Amino acid sequence: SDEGTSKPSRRVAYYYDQDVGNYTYYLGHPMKPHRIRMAHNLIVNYGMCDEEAGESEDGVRKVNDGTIGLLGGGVEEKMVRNELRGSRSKTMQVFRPRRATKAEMTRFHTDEYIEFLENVTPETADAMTGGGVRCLIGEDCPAFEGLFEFCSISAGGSLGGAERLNSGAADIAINWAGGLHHAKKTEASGFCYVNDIVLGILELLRIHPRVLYIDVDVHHGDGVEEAFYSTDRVMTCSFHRFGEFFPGTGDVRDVGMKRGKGYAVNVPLRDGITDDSFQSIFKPVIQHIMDYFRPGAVALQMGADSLSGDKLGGFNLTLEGHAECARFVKSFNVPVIMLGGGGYTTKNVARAWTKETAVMCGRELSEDLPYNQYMEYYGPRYKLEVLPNNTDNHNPPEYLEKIKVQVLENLRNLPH
Ligand code: V1P
Ligand code: CA
Ligand code: ZN
Repeated sequence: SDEGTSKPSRRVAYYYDQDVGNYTYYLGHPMKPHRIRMAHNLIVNYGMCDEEAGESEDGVRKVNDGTIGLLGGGVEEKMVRNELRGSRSKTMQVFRPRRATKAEMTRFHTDEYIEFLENVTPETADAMTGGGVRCLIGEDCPAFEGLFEFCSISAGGSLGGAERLNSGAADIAINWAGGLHHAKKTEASGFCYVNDIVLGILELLRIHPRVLYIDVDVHHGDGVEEAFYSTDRVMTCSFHRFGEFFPGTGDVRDVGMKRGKGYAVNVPLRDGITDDSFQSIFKPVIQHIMDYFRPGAVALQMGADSLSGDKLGGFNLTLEGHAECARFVKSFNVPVIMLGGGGYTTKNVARAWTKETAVMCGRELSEDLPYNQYMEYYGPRYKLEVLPNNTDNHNPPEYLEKIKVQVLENLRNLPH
C-alpha cells in the first residue's frame, strides 16, 4: 500500500456507464452485467469517485447513478468531500465511456462478424446461425436484447482507457465492463462477443513498442493469446485452471509461434489453489517478465471467478490474494489498464473490484461495508471480505515448482 510513503499516487481514470447493469444474457445465465453496477455502487459509497471532475468522453457532464450515503450534501459531508479532494491521490476521475463504433471493433474483428452482432436479435438468432455463419454458440453466447450496445459499452471503456493512458492524462485506467478475453476475430465464445482487451492493446501499441497482458481470470485468456500469438510486441500471460475445464487451451508448452515464439506464457493450475500457492508462482513469473520483457504498458484482466466460492471457478483465492495481483502489478509504475472479466458469485465480484479499485487509488478501505443500494446482498456479515473455503488444494508445492521452472525456462530463451 502507498499509505505512509512518499510515493506519488497514480492518476486513476474510471470508466462506467450506468446502463451496463440493465443488460441480461437470459434468466439463469451465469454472466450478470448487474454485478458491475453493484461494484460501482460500493465504489461510490466508499467515496472513491472524484465528484467534480467526472465528465463523459464526449464532453457531456457525467451523471452519477443513484447513490445513497456518505457523500450526500450536508455540512459534515462537504468537509469529508473537501478533505478527499485535498488529496487527489485518494479519488479517481469518473468517465462515461463513449460507445465503440463498428469501425473501431473491426480493427480486430471481421466486418462480417460485427455486422452480424449488430443485426442479430433474439428472434432471428436461430435463422442467422443456421444460415452458415457460426457466430453465436448455444447457451454460452445468446443473442440478447441490446447485445450490440452492451459490446460497444464494454469496448468503448477499454478504448477510452487505453487512449487516456496514451495521452498521458492518466496512469491507470479501469473498465470493469471489459476483460472479455474469449472473443475471437470471427466468433463469440465463453460469454464474450467483442474482444475489448485486444482492441485496448492495439490502441496501446500505437505508442508502446511492447505491451504486456496479464490474465488472472480462472479461465485461459485464449482470445487475447490467439490475437497476438505470432508477434513479439505483445506478451500474453494467463494463469488459469487447466484440465477438463473451459476452454481447454493454455498448456504450459503453448508458447507462441514465429516471431511470437516465447511471447505467450501459460500457467496451468489445478483446482483449490490458495493465496500463498498462487502468489508463489504469480510474483516470480511477473517479476521475470517485467525485468526481461520491459513492457511500456500493461493490460490486466482481473476476472473475479478465481475467488473462493465462485459459481464456476474452483480456485480458493481470498479478496486479499486476488487484490495482491493488482498491488504487485501497480508496484512496477508502468501505465496499467485494469479490466473485469469473469466472476459469477456477484456479491464477491463487487467486493473484489471495489477493493482493487481502492488498491489502484492507493486507498485503504474499512472492512465494514458502507451503506449502499445492494446492502442486503452482503449479509449476514456485511464485510469487505471473501474467506477461503476448506477444499483441498490440488497444487502441491512440487507441482507449482515444476510449472514455474518450465515457465521461467521458456522465458530464458527470449532474446535479451
Ligand atoms: O463449458 C462450456 C461450453 C458449453 N459446452 C458446449 C462447453 N462453457 C462454459 C463457459 C465458461 C465461460 C467463462 C467466461 C470467462 O472466462 C470470461 C467472461 O469467465 C460454461 C460453464 C462452465 N461451468 O464452464 N458455460 C456455462 N457454464 C453455462 C451454464 C449455464 C448457462 C449457460 C452457460
Ligand atoms: Ca486466466
Ligand atoms: Zn472466467
